[in-house]
Amino acid sequence: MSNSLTEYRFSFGPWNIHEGADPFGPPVRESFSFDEKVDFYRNLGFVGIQFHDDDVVPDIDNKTHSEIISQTRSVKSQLDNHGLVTEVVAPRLWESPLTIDGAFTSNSADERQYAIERSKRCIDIANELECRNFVLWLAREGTYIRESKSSAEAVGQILDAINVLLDYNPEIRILIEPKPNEPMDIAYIPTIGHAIGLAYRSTDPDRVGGLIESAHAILAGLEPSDEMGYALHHKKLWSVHLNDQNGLKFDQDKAFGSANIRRAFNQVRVLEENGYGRNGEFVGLDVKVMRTQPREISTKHLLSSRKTFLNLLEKVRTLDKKIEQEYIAARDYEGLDFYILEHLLGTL
Ligand code: GLO
Ligand code: MG
Repeated sequence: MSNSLTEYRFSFGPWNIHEGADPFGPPVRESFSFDEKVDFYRNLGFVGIQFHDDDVVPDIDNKTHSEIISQTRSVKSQLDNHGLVTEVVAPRLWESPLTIDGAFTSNSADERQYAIERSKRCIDIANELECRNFVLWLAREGTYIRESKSSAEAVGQILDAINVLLDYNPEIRILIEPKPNEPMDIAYIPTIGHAIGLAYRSTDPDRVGGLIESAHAILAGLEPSDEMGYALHHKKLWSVHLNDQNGLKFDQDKAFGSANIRRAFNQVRVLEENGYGRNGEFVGLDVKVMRTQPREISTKHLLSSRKTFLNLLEKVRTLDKKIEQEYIAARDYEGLDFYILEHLLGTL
């Protein structure tokens, strides 16, 4: 690794600028069009864009293959004009009436086949966008009640689907985004450990890795920086969705660092210390703005999350390693704990 400092590149998805609907209330802000959203990126300090397949091709299930390709090409030239790069593309496998019972693990063979075909179309879109990163958030791969499916069989179905997709396009890399619950009661691939286990069992382990979202790790009762460290050790951390989460409740997608600044610091630290970003990985966000936010200022959560990352990066880079090592050598972790707090608060 060279000594030069990593210059991080940031990304978010168009769904991160949204209308404020929640399960108990309707939208509270007018939508921004796709074109308006694309216009925001550079001004907010972002060069990477994350996509769902139908962010690129709305109504994808009713489009022919050539319509899908031509629509994707027009989005590609729009991105080129704005100097934007596609970081990831993900098939939205959780909204169709054909994925009510799950996608790759539905109890219906026809529905499982739909999920595979839809994923292949998504890979075609990624290909046109010159993007190798295909994200699988396995939203409905689980069940509300254990008795309705076989978990052992479900894992095999997910693995079979991964193998089919690896075979479909030899360039694509599959990034599994684990999440322990929501919308399902309990998911079959809840953590990065589960995802990496599947990667090694696939037909091309070098092309299967992970994307870790902070909130998802927290919802699993785990420490996000340790989850990242686990994937980094395996050289399988290919993207992140940084955000924050206030305890074990619904998936909040709060601005990065807004619930627990120390936990955010440790995520930046593990990324920085393990060379994340040096092979082109983006610092991805997956953050929701508060429902209370007026429309004209409903991108502040993106600005603040990026800035918090950079502020914490400065804290990581200016931590006195010598002092840190002295505390560790003396096994004075109380001293180290307080040193970190004072450093973060700027009270040293
Ligand atoms: C939901 C997920 C979701 C994914 C996105 C990309 O909890 O975090 O936002 O990240 O759909 O697949
Ligand atoms: Mg996410």
